[in-house]
Amino acid sequence: MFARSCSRLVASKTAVPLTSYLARTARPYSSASSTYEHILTETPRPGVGLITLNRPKALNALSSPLFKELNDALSKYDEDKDIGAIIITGSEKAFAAGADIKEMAPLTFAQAYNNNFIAPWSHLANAIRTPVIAAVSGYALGGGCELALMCDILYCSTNANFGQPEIKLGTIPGAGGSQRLTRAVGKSKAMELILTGDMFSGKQAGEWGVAAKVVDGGKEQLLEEALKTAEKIAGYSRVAVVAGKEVVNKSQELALREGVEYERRMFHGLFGSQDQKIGMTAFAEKKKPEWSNE
Ligand code: DAK
Repeated sequence: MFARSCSRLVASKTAVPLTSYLARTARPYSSASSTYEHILTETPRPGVGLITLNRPKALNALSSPLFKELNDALSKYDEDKDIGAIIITGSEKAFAAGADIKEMAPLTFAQAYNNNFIAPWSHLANAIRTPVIAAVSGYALGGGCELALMCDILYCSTNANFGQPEIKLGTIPGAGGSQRLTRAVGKSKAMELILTGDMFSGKQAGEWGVAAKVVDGGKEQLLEEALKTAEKIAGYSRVAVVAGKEVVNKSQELALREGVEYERRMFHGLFGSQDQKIGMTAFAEKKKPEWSNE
């Protein structure tokens, strides 16, 4: 009940005023947390947790403290039975301009290795079962691009600028960019992008299959599209949604035959859920299903 309990609307130290969009759509579900310094959390629609990266002066560079907060918010939404979908967004100018270069620059091997630097980056992809939508406006570079690619669905605006510029810093992508971008755009294009560090636009992200939707307009229009989709997903049976996410993710790891078998087992398993009975009975009776989420 984390989202419900965060009912006080108090600005954090670096918090910018809520967008006109959020103000307009404020309803009983809307809330903000003052417990974080580098992110904002809201529940602007029923069942939807919205996380806004909020380090405007550093273009939302993903520092360790920011990532700690992001993981904490993700875990709390994931555990909250009232939340069925999560959105991660940034500002109009930047989703995130990458991992924090100033934090990384002086690190030695021993410091990085002994403290398992950047290990928390795996949390979103490995542990969060609730579907996560990235709503990308502006820069999504390096770790910012990788964070967006880790999300289950990626929406962006035409003004988005994606890229893996690590080569320009004398390094390579480290949070899955070489793997996820290659799966999305194919080997030749991914190789070109990673070895040149060139950016690509929101429009190209849509054409190449990186983004599921490209929204013509600013952050407000982008967020509206992401919220509509998140609310729709949050309105379905949780057990079916989580199973759907799991089987699609398996397609990225298993050979086709194993993946199809995995899907079939999950499909069989859902006959054991109450919601399969509720959904199919409601269809036959021409009623709207009232999901039990069990
Ligand atoms: N880190 C720290 N600060 C950043 C930053 C970043 N990534 N990006 C921007 N900033 C800061 C700038 O330093 C500047 O701060 P002040 O100078 O005002 O103090 C402020 O944000 C505004 O930036 P600019 O003045 O540069 O703004 P512009 O509009 O002129 O340019 C830009 C915007 C996005 C083109 C430019 O800021 C830029 O090129 N930024 C760096 C982009 C980049 O190279 N990103 C990749 C970083 S490497 C791993 C996980 C992840 C990673 C690695 C390993 N593991 C799990 C192992 C990820 C690595 C990376 O992301």
